[in-house]
Amino acid sequence: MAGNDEGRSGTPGGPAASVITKVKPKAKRPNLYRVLILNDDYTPMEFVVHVLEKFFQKDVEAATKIMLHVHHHGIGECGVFTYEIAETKVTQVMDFARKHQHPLQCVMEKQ
Ligand code: TYC
Repeated sequence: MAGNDEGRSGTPGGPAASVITKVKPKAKRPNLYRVLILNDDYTPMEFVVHVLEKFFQKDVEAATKIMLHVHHHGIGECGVFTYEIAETKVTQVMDFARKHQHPLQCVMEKQ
């Protein structure tokens, strides 16, 4: 926690000089971002499940649960990541959806 150095300097019997060094335990936790997918009327359910398996390491059961949540509520969380990872996931999903000509939307938001 705190490193503490004390020293005596100058001539013998002279004034004492003290140096106090505080070492802060810097446990800086990173900002986290939720990656979300949005519902639409055209993207096939199986495609959304595939996206969740491919880019978010969900098994078919978890992926189906998320997909159905989005289908019914309009939006849902795929995962929580640091900024760069979240940005990469969004880009991967958007590129993949576009490549397959589906309007699936994926966004990130600061948690
Ligand atoms: N609503 C779509 C359908 O009925 C399925 C769907 C689910 C689309 C989730 C997008 O993020 C989504 N085919």
